[in-house]
Formats: sequence, C-alpha cells, structure tokens
Amino acid sequence: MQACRVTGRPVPSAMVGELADSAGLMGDPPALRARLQEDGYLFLKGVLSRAAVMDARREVFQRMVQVGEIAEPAEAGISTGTSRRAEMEPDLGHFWKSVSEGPDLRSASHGRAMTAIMSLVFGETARPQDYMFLRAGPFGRATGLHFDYPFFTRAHDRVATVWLPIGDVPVSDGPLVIVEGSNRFRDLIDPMMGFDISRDNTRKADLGSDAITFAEQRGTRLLTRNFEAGDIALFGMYTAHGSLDNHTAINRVRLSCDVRWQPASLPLDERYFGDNPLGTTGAGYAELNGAKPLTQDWHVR
Ligand SMILES: O=C(O)CCC(=O)C(=O)O
Repeated sequence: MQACRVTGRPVPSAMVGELADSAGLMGDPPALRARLQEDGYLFLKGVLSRAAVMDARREVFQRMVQVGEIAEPAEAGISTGTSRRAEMEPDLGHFWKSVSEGPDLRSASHGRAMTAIMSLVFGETARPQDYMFLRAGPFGRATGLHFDYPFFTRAHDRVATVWLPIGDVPVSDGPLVIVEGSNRFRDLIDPMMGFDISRDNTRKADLGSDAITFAEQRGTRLLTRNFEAGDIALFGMYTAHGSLDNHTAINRVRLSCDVRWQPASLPLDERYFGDNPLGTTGAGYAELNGAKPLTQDWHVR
C-alpha cells in the first residue's frame, strides 16, 4: 500500500499492514468472535450493499452541496474550498443532526443488514446507539490515536465501534487506521480503567504522539486499507485507532460514520440514545467536528 501519510509524513512501508478480511468467517460466529478477541478488530469486506452505501453518500453530500461546500455531482465528494453553512444554517448542531439522520444514511448504518452482522458478532440481538459520529474530512484532516473506552463505557464495556466508509476511501483520503496488537497494550489499558472523558478533564483520550512515532516506539504496525463502499471495520473499546491524513490530490472529502453497538439486553448509556441524544459532552450534534463548516484550515485533535 503506497501513499499513507500521518501528520504530513509518509508512513514507512514496513510500518503499514493491511487490515485482514474476516468476512469469510461470517458463517462461523464463534470463529468470528475469536478473531475479534484475538486481533481487537474485524474488517469485513463487502458485507453491505454497495448501492445502499452509495445512496447514503449521495444523500449526505447533497446536503453539503446545498451549503456550497461540495461541488456537483454530489457523489464525487469534491470540496469547493468554500462554505455558506454558517450563514445558511444558524443552528449548526441542528443542521448536522438532520444530515446524520438522513433515511438513506440510517438505512446503511442502522438497518437490517448491519443489525444482523452485529447480532452475529455479539451472539445476541444487537442495538446501535442513535447518536452517530458522521465525519466529512477534507484535505489535511486526520484523527489522532485514541481508545474509545473513555467515551462509551459508562454503562459497561460490551460495546463495539463500527466504522463505515460512505463510499470508496483509498488510503490517500485518510481512512481508519488501527494499531496492530494494541488490544494487548496492558500498560496503557490498565490505567485507563474507570476513565470517563466527560467526568475527568485532567486527562486526555488522545495517546499523545502521532501514529508513526507511536508505532515506532511500540515496534508495531499501522493497519489500514483501501476501503470500498460496502466494507466495514469494527473494534472494541480497547483497540487504539485513529486515521491517516487525507492528502487527496483532487480535493475529495473523506466521508465515513462511526456508530457504537452493544447487546440489546444490556443497560444503555442514555447520552447516546433517544430522539435528541446529548452526546459525550451534552452539546448534542453541535459537539462534533462534522458540525463545523467544511473549511480546510483546521485539524482534528
Ligand atoms: O474516522 C476517523 O477519523 C476516526 C474514527 C474513530 O475515531 C472511531 O471510529 O472511533
């Protein structure tokens, strides 16, 4: 895999690995669960309908065309470099909530196919959080390495994140990256127990160094791939992850969403459920980076 970058630097090729495809284990749920337990993640190639995912892509980007951020045709996802979102949508949180609740998007992210996959993963009926992290990342954007534990384990830790590329996301566009073997980094995981990001502002979720430096220090690799519409990746609360840089040569915006799932039988963290979920900090959809106008001059975490 060529052309992976992190904080403006090329990732040395020996440090990059391809996320292993476990779709072949879907007919053997115990083996699927064992793989998740062992690797800390599952990559499932082509398990959703490509057409359904592309419908979701069109729906989201069409909303961004309307606020001047994406050029026609919407599905190409090319940034105009400008935005009229703030003038046209004075309530940015409300706007992003309405985009995040589009019917085509929800049918891909929360529909029957996804519920069936996640029920297989948990071995019982699975339930998604209503709150969604919809991410539209232009050139220059990346997500720093972190574990999801401090955000989503207030009620229990049988929670999995599903990362869904909404369209094709080649490595040049800054897809998900997983730190290989990080689910066994006890020196980081043990001190994290009990850490709740919105109750403890003395600590940060970010792992503090860029992914290349982190992987170098740990003697490990960064796993990613050229994602295609219909693929998903999922991982538990103890797997370090982030994203590559979006360094697209054609101003294409990387579109994805991440949603947390759990067994339906377990207690809910009420912040992420209901018609008007509060989100991590209580600001609802307004707290998300996606709710900010898509200008190209700011960075995530
Ligand atoms: O999509 C990204 O940039 C990061 C995703 C992430 O942090 C997550 O799914 O928890």
